[in-house]
Amino acid sequence: MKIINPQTLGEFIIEKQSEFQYSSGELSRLLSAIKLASKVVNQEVNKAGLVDIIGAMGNKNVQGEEQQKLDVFANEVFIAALNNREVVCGIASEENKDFIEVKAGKNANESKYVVLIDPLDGSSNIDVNVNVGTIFSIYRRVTSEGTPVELKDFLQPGNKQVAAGYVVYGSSTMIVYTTGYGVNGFTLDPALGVYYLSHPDIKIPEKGNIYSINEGNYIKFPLGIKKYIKYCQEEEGERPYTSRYIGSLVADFHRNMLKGGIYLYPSYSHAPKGKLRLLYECNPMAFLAEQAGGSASDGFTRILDLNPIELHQRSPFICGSKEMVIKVEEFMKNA
Ligand code: AHM
Ligand code: MG
Repeated sequence: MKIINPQTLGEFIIEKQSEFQYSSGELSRLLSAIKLASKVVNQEVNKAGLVDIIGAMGNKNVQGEEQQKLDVFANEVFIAALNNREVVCGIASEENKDFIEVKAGKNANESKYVVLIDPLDGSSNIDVNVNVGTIFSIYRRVTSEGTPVELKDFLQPGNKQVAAGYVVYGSSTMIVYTTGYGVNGFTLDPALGVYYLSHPDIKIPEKGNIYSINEGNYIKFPLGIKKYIKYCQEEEGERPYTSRYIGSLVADFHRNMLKGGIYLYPSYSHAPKGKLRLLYECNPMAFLAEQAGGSASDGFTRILDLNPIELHQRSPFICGSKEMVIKVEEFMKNA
């Protein structure tokens, strides 16, 4: 009998920590907090269809609290996990207008990291039992440790990220993350509540045959994007490509990363910057894509080189297999 002894996420984090020079273990503790929060959120997402049934007696849970929408719940869980353990000095979330300063008692926190997070991306898919995800991005603060965290600690270009990743709550639940040394994926064993290394050193195929875009917006897209969609549909060589769009960034990205493909959320006439948020949706995904050998662009510029000016700013987002992203940029340039 073959004995399978996969590495757990906890073991992996500790092993990698010792590979970092001057590592204090702070980043490891931060990743562990995210791991823990993701398990709590996973439990709730898994029983999402039961919420109305369980809550039918007046929408109170077993602790007597009001039932909450899952994206609010996820936000609170991640913030609590990061806050209580004091593993970051600041948190910015899609669900909060302003960033949160994490204090140690009355004083500013000594931690050198800030986290930006989309606690439950694609949450409109929950009601219909389709995959959702959590996306996170981690930076080293630029202001001095021990002083109050400032907006400029969060407004850093993506190329300064220390780590980034996502959790996909799907047919199985996975954490995929990078600390700038490749991308690794861990699958949750729901019976044991343990993540195991299932996808070591993930690489995106250089080119693929999947394109993912909300074609309902077609007539509003820039000409270059329209032309690229037609190119995907032409019968020539390996084309037409296959269209796959879940409408859940994490799930669409995850599939394309494993199989080869491209995800596009371009600008369109009513939304000149597209829909996705640069700091906690585009940047972490772009970092992962590049670490896996892929690419990410706003159509003209590398996502990771964009300079953010506000917390919730949006950006067009084109990401996936390198050759496919280059092709879109060609169409955009020549349109
Ligand atoms: P959200 O952060 O409000 O959940 O929105 C982000 C989601 C992405 O997961 C997904 O790719 C996109 O919005 C889908 O948008 P659309 O329905 O316009 O295609
Ligand atoms: Mg989102």
